[in-house]
Amino acid sequence: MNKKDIKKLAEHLENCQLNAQDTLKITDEFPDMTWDDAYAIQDVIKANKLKRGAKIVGYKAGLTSHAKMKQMGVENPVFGFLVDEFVVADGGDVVFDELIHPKVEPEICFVTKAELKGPGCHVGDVLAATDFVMAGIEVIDSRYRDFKFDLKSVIADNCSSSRFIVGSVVKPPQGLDLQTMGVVMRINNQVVGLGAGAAVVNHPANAVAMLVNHLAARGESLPAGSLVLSGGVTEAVSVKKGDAVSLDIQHLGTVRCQFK
Ligand code: OOG
Ligand code: MG
Repeated sequence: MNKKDIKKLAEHLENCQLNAQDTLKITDEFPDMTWDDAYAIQDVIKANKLKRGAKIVGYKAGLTSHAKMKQMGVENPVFGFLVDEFVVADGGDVVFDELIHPKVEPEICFVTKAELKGPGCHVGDVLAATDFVMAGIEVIDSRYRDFKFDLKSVIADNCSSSRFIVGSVVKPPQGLDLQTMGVVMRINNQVVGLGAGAAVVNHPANAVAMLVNHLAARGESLPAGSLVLSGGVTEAVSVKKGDAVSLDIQHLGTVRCQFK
């Protein structure tokens, strides 16, 4: 794809995000789009946000559990970026009308204290460089009509990123078993998702290592102090206006938000 088309698609997808409007998946119009094109579109969205003063808060891995891959009909993880405009405080309101068709998913989140560089980054590197882990609710909001997409389209759309809420309990990973750590997500007090950390590529730190190796392939590293969402443990669940969402993660407390 040429630079002009990449720029045009990046502007189109970001406008859909900012105006809460959906669109058809972009590979319908550009069936020959490559993986590099898809990440190039995501990069232009990031650059445009930075130009307007946004701050990078961290990164996310997505489609890292079988539940998510099966739900979306895809087979590989994807990676996106997080900026300050996506942050909602614990217990805070998510403005429903700013979104298209939001879904929530439970995530184990990492905050790093040292730079991580691939290639060859592994779970041990990630655990050694992790300052602490915390619970997080991710609100995803694909810009594609009815959440229907392929991997290249979703990568270009910054992996459906829209909002996230992290909890206030932080724990160093040493002494925690991130594989067996239990996860319970509720909407209006009804359990809607149950899982354990191992659902995320066998260990959620593996998802962070995959992100670091992905960044390395593009000549980048994960800076110290980055927040990383390691990917939904369960399927994502649709929410409506008025819904109250809570997530309990064993040892990591409770995190909440409501859709207003
Ligand atoms: C893509 C984003 C997936 C996750 O945690 O798996 C994601 C989507 O399903 O719309 O954030
Ligand atoms: Mg996610």
